[in-house]
Amino acid sequence: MLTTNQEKTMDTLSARTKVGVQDCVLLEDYKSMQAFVDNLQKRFREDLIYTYIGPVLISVNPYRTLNIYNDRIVALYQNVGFYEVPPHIYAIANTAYRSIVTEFRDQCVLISGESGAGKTEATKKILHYIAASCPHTVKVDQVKKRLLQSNPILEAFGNAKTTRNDNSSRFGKYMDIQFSIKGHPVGGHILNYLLEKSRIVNQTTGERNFHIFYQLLASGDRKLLDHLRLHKDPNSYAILCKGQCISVNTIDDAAEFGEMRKAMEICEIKESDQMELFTVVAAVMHLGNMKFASERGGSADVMNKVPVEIVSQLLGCKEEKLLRGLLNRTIDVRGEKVVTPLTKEQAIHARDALAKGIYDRLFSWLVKRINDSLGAKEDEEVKPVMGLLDIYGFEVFLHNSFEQFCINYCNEKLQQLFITLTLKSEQDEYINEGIEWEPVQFFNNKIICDLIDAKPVGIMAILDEECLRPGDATDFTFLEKLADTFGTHPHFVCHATAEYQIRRTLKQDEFRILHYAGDVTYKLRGFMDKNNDLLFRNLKEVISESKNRVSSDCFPKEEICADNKKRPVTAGSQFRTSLAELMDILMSKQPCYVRCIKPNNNKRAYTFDERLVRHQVTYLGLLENVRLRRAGFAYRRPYEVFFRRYKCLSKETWPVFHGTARHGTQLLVKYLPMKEDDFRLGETKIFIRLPETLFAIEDVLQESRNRFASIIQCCFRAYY
Ligand code: AD9
Ligand code: MG
Repeated sequence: MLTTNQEKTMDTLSARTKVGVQDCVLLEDYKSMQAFVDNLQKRFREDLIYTYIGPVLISVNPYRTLNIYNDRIVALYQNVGFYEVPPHIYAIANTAYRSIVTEFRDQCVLISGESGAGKTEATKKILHYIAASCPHTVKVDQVKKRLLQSNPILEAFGNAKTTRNDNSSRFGKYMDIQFSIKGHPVGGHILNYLLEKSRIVNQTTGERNFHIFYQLLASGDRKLLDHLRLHKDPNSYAILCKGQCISVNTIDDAAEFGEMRKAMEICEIKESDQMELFTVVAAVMHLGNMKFASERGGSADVMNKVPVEIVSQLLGCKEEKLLRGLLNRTIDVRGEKVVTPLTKEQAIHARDALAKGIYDRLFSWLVKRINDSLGAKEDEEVKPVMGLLDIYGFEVFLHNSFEQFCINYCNEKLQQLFITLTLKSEQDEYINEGIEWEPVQFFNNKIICDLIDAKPVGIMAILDEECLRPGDATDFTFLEKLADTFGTHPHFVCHATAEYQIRRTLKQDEFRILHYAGDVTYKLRGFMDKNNDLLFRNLKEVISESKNRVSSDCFPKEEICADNKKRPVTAGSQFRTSLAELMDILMSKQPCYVRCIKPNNNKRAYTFDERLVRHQVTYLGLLENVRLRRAGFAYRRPYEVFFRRYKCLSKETWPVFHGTARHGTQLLVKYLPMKEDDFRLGETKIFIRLPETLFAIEDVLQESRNRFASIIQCCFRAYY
């Protein structure tokens, strides 16, 4: 029930939503891209950044703070039906939350869109909504705080400034919020996916390493920095200035460091653990400063011993052993240890692999610690969960490598899930309601998913085969195999494939995948290496013996002993397995979708770049989504809602009617401007095929109200 104040706010919001249509399904010219984008633009100009396609929410990043995320607005969206209030991220959160409370059904909110489109912000708004709308008890408040505070910690370690987004998430995140039987949040769990660890050793111009490095140096905590043997100038550290970008005007590193430490306290990461954690972060910085020279025989030597000494002192490991590990490779040949010196390039590679390996594992360690603090307590009877997926969007750069390949593969899988679930839920609804329906045809990207992950002949499987093949396998032999296998595949192109017109646009060291969201050309270099993700065993061993608990936890002794026996799991395989698990998790839940759109590439407010938006609308498949909704019945409402609004249009149901809303609707439809084929009566809802029909009914309602108003006026005049 809305209070009077809420009704007033609703009136204002509703009046403003008269700009364009708030559900694109109601667009007259629903097949037209122009009409779709115009509608988003009209609404964007009026700060109406949210629009629906049926139950799917489109969110256009406003790039400025709007006054639409406060407790008053939260209150407005509580306990009301989805379509009774204007589109908002809170409506999505409320619908998911209500399903949890009333039906005990697991929910998931899938948030997609390209880098900078607003996915992470959307996740935070949902968390805020849940936190603000659940009751306050000491226990619940503690869980809510921890859920919210996990963000600054993970963002410090997993986000970075990129050219597209000053606070870009460089990892995928799936977070479950667990609810008690009363609908109170009682815990949570986070799964992290593929941190972009190559950023540790390299950043392109205009980009930074992960925020934590700059935060730590900007902390102003002299004692801490001395202890970690750090200067406060980031330019002193090779891995922090590869992108020639140290400070960012939208980021206050010192303040964020303070926030992050408070968050750590809330998430029960003790002061002593924090110190160990920062020590590892510092060690990674010092490690990056090691330089190597080529000795006379071609083997490598260290040019500057100081960083080696500092790293071993910080991590509490043997300096000699660390140095040996960086300059040599030790392998077991039939029980005997054979030591081979590394070349300068190989030593640099070993150093970088070590820095990336340590940081990557440190990040997973942190997620585990946060999970420990979020974990639902044993004595709670955990009921359903709400999952929030904030994962990297489709990426096309000038140079695309293994990372983009994985990220874009992930987006193919999510698109596949979207197709399966939207189609499935649409079909399910018609079946449950007993309505006949003609299915709609559209592009199914399964063929691209198979191209990438089919076994035994998908790109990933072939890459693994090459990586594990002893002998002369290189990036080029990998490409040859791809060309042999997929020479005629409609979504794969390289210089050796059949289609001359396309292949001549490619270089010898590239291949292209025609993704559902667009064509992406991948540079071959580094594919094998990144997939192998090799960190020499002797280096792992050194860190596993470290006195620093965080780093030794990250490299457990058991793993190193097992290394000898089993075939190493490649990075691609690991990612494929974890994605398959994620898809299973998502399939088991009732999904809601938030499709985020970036209005311009300059992070500017008030700027709507039509061409850019059109591109995103295309690859997010939004027009197809509208078409799908329209192919069936564009408008559907529970009988109660429909009948309440239109019952005054029939003398059989107005002014008094005592039957059910369903029965009332059956009587009412004879008086409405609809033909038999324009609508269907389902079990619980009325389905109307075209929006025009609904507009016609609305016109009749308006006329009737006008007539009623003039009669009242006449009566008044006559009376006075
Ligand atoms: V990435 O794939 O992690 O690089 P996201 O997560 O899609 O990306 P993010 O949520 O970080 O993008 O949004 C980018 C920036 O846009 C934020 O830092 C905000 O400055 C801005 N933004 C996004 N959504 C909103 C909003 N609803 N209101 C105001 C917003 N500003
Ligand atoms: Mg993000």
